[in-house]
Amino acid sequence: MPFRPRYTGLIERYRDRLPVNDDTRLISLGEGNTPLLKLNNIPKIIGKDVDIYVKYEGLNPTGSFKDRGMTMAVTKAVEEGSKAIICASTGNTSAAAAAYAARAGITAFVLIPDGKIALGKLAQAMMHGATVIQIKGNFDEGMQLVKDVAKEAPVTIVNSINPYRLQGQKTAAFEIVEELGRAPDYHCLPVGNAGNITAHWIGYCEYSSNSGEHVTAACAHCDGHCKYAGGAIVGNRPKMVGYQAAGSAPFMRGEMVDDPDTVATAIRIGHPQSWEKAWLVKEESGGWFDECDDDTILAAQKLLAEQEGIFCEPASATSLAGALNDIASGKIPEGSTIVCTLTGHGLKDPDIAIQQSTAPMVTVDATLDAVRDAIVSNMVS
Ligand code: AN7
Repeated sequence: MPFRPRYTGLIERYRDRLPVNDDTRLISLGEGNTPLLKLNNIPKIIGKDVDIYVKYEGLNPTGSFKDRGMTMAVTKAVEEGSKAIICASTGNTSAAAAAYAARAGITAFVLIPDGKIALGKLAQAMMHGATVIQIKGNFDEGMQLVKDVAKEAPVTIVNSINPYRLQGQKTAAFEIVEELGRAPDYHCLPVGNAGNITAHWIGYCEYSSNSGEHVTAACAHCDGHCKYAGGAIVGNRPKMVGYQAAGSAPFMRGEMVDDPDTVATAIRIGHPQSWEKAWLVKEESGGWFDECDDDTILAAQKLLAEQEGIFCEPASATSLAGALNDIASGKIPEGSTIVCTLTGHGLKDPDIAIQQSTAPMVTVDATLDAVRDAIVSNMVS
């Protein structure tokens, strides 16, 4: 049997491009290296000649892209001697923070909006032993409280305002470029705090520079924390396209939204923390922002699950929902290569999935006749 080195996570893999030293203790759960799946059926259904890939970030250890940032943030927190981390979260950040804190042997405090996070995410935070502080308010209020309390208490903030988070998350762009041999023409993401769209742009910029120094755009975004190694060159960078839920779309309104609402609770965010960076990303990449209503988001989630066998959470489906709109209108032209990030796993939010499912479910007697009848009457010819 040929020997293949054990995959030990994205910091080890991209060590030369991340802010770690040889003796840094890496806090990893084997995150990254997620599948880039090409959609086979949906392009045929919509009748368009486009290559759509989905980057299935739901297959990270805690089921979302947050693990990429959290491995970096917790590694650095531990290196700097921190004994506790804190975040505000719509759910996925709290799940990742709880898991990586457990791995590191430090304490996690998570502030979540009372009753507004998906069940799977709450289960994760609790199971990993985080102190869960439910606030009678939304994410944006929680974020402000986290900033305020961190001035007084010895806790390290691991929201994406922690620059190490974006450094870890930029590696998703590296993986995509390495698998496609180039950057896609369009990269579509759901946007909440806009950290992830910024992180991807940093990653693409680093890969498209051959100078061994940062291109201006990446430098502006990296806060001096990246270690660009140089050498690897790709010719192109994608247009970055950010989609928001219509009820939580500050980038469409051009101003902060005070009372955000959407079924996609992960992106129920009205005061994005990476507001200025994301506008820069849009300008520099030649991309745009748009919005999708909740029904369109859920329809895309279901389409992906039913037609491709890929289950993502509602917020994640916003990237595909938006891309399908823009492909239909021609704004994303035929012949394009498109990557949609599926930020979180569908199992995170079983309630919404079951509520909107129309799959046949019958309850019958435990007899051969009853089961045979159920099969015959539901057989699709
Ligand atoms: C599935 O967990 O902000 O634009 O507190 O969980 O980088 O904020 C989650 C965000 C998209 C938006 N998809 O990413 C949190 C949190 C999913 C998410 C986003 C989130 P950003």
